[in-house]
Amino acid sequence: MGCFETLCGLDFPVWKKICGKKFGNNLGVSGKNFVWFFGRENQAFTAFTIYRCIIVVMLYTKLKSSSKQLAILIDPDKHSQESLTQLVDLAENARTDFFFVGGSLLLEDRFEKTISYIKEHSKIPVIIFPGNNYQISAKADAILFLSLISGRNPEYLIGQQVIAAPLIKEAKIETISTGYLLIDGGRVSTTSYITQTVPIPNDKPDIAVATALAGEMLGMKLIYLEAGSGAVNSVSAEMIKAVKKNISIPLIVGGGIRSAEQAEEICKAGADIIVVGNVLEKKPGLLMEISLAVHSTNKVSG
Ligand code: 1GP
Repeated sequence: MGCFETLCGLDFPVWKKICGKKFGNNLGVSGKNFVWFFGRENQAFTAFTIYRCIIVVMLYTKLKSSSKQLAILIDPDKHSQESLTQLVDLAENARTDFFFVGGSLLLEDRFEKTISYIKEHSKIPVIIFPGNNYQISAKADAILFLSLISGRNPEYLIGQQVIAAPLIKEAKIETISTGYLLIDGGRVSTTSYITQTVPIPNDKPDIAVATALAGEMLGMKLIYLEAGSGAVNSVSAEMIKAVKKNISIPLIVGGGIRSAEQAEEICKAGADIIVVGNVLEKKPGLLMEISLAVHSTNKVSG
């Protein structure tokens, strides 16, 4: 769906929700699906503002879509300029739905530059997947406002969020409240170590279901099952099915997905968005295969 169709295809309440908080009450409407804007003090909005609004609308359309979606995780520290250039080019040709940018531990000063590069060379929405409150950039289209609800470390349940919230507001980044669940991926993950939290055992779907339900009841907009980057085992199909059956918000699954077959299995189990990072750092050529597997699951499951 192109930008124009996306714009025209949305009802006013959706527009109001998305644009209202950016443009205050200075939003006018005449008839369903026809929207125009009045700027504050009657000033016209810049093309950039309108462009950002279109991207945000596209983003929500994608997130609410019943189609399966593919996100590429870019850890800025793990990509040279050359490998980033290659992956962005490949992503454009391989029907990638989102770039997620971030990492549990970023030691090099490449976060902002990575987002700028992607925004300059691609139309794929860039969503920050933050490892901590330093990973904020006004250039991104949105940020997953994560709370590590599988853990009991207050710092990652609410502490980092309190520090980040005013900075995110200042940067006017679209926030997407996300319940983040760390699942045992067969080895100690960086996320588990850094956050000092114990992952949910992969064979305990009931704990994952209860946790995801609590996230949804707290008003979170997405649930993310994370086995950890480079996990030996990705999240089990059994756990994905159980969680998906019990929640009504979109489900993201990532960690340890290395092949098209795995991606397909995870999509069929019920993931709405799958995230692939590590394997594409080593074998970017796999992207096309994985993308085909994810998007062909759409057609099967309708
Ligand atoms: C995103 O951490 C994952 O959820 C990415 O994991 O790097 O193993 O693909 P991989």
